Amino acid sequence: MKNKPDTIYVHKKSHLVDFIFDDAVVDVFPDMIRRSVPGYENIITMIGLFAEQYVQNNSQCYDLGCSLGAATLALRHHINKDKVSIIAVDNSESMVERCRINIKKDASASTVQVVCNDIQNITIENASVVILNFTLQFLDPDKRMELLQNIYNGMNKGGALILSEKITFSDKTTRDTNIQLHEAFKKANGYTELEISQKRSALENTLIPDTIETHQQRLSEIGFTTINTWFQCFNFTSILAIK
Ligand code: GEK
Repeated sequence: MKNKPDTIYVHKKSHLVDFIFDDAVVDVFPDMIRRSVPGYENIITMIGLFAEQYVQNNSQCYDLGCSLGAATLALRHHINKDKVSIIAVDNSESMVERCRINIKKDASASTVQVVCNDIQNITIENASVVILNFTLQFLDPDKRMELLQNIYNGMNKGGALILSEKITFSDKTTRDTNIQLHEAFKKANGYTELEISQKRSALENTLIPDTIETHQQRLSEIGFTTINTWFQCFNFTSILAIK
């Protein structure tokens, strides 16, 4: 994927609008997510490892909120089972268009269907692996349980859900410390104070983080047997949940 630098918030904007996944974001997305999400590349690599462990013969994998297809490709490159297809879904037309190009350039065996739709409209069936890599956080919090329940219902026994999210903390000191460390991470990656604060305002109404306890509680209520928080760096986490 091309790595055009993210300069979206370099200049002061007279009118800040809520963050959307449009063509401008698509152009810089690989650079933006790598410089903004601590551990993103590591998580993508481990999705390949999870594919090797949990994908089942004659099953489907879902990448919900696939963006440009990084997780889809990690899955696809590591599927070691027969008759597996991947369904990659995103509701941003700009993302889907670019994702289709990225998938076309890749010659791996498993079929990939890239669907432009809201992940809440997708029927999950015969799923051995489901990826929600930094996507649930963009859904209305009241709708998150229903989506996770639909995913669980469509998963095979022994299948894996990988849920990665930006998180918040109920304790103010822990919350402030992790926000400060995340901002230091962004500064170390070349973002200015102005870029950080403009991005923060643009995401305020769009990305609503839950606590790790809320995520674990939801997954447990739904019936996932193993709920393994395998990654955390500052206010970013990834959970492996097994049905
Ligand atoms: C990656 N998983 O590179 N339905 C479908 N797509 C949605 C919805 C929805 N309701 N809400 C948001 N999206 C990717 C990174 S990015 C994370 C995921 C980020 C899509 C949205 O269009 C965007 O492409 C993606 O979810 C979130 O592994 O930018 O922080």
